[in-house]
Amino acid sequence: MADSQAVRAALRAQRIETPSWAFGNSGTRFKVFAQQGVPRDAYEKVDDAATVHQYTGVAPSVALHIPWDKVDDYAALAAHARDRGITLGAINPNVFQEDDYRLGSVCNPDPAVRRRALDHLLECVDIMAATGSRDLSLWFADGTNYPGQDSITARQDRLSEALHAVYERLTGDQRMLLEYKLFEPAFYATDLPDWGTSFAHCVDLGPRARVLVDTGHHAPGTNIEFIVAFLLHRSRLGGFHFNSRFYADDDLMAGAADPFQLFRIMTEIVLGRGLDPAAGVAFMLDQCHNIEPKIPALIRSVLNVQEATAKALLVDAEALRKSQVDGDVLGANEVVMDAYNTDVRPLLAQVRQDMGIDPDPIGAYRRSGHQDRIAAQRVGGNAAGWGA
Ligand code: PSV
Ligand code: MN
Ligand code: MN
Repeated sequence: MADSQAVRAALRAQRIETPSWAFGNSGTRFKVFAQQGVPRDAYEKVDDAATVHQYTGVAPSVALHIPWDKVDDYAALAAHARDRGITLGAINPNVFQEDDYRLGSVCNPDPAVRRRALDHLLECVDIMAATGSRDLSLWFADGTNYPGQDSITARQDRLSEALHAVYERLTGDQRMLLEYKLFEPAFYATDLPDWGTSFAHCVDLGPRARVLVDTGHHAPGTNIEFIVAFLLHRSRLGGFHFNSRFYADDDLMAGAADPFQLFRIMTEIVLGRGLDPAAGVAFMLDQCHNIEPKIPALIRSVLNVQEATAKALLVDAEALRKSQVDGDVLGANEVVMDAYNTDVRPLLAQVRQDMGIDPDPIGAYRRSGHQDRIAAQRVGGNAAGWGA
């Protein structure tokens, strides 16, 4: 069995980043449902992220989306975060919400539009310096809707040119995380549709460029843990956007739709030593809570990632290796399933007690009355940014 002291230490050391946009109102293209008590600005989003950290103990940073979280003074926002016991995490530029981007941003056939998009990406690198963020998290809505609409290869060259320009601006420990997505909003050919395309650009760029795996961005049936194992083994796994999906990019709570998949992903992470900070894997959530209250949904999501991690840590790596070497198919599968079928909730309750927080974070949050307080205090909360 895995050493229980080591398992507990690993669970205490885990870090999961929340996304600022998950705290705002969101919805689908049919309707954005306004909730009471949602943040009115970036400062209040930081406050909510700090609340999630307060109850979980393992969510000490929040990712920002620019310009949704635009402020006059990013250093002041970073100081506010520090006062609340967290830090500002990945910076997510937005090059998909302007009329100019109808035919794409950095892949647009018009050089003036490409320049505009690139300028925003470079501005975000400057913001990273002020916020102290390590990661620039890039997702492009670029692509085409119809065969013949634009040259697939010319668009790849434009993408590459922009990525190189951004890459050259990175300094210190700054990194570029390149996210892919099969489709939507482009319905014929997305310019970064899969991990292979993202990986190829990252290899061209250099070691600071890594692939970002958003668990909702694949075709149904894709073996995501294979992608994770491959990228981790080559030091090109930059991190995750965890969320879960039943159909497409549903952005539901991580671990809600398919906890077994999340466990399989985390098992590859644990076996590949991806929990070690030196591996440089950022564990982030990317979700929208359209109908459920947002802070407890994020607490729940963090707990779900923790549960998957705890089960993955219980995989008896030595027994697994022996079964694999012996060609014992059933034995190897049994080792993995034994871990998955373990109820890790008591273990996690113990870990939380060791950390000095309530063993039942959701219950503690409910009992705190915080939700009622913010509903009374915050009048006129904002939409997350899109779908509004
Ligand atoms: C759009 O698909 C998306 O959900 C991507 O996953 C980004 O990471 C996120 O929005 C924020 O821009
Ligand atoms: Mn994402
Ligand atoms: Mn997405």
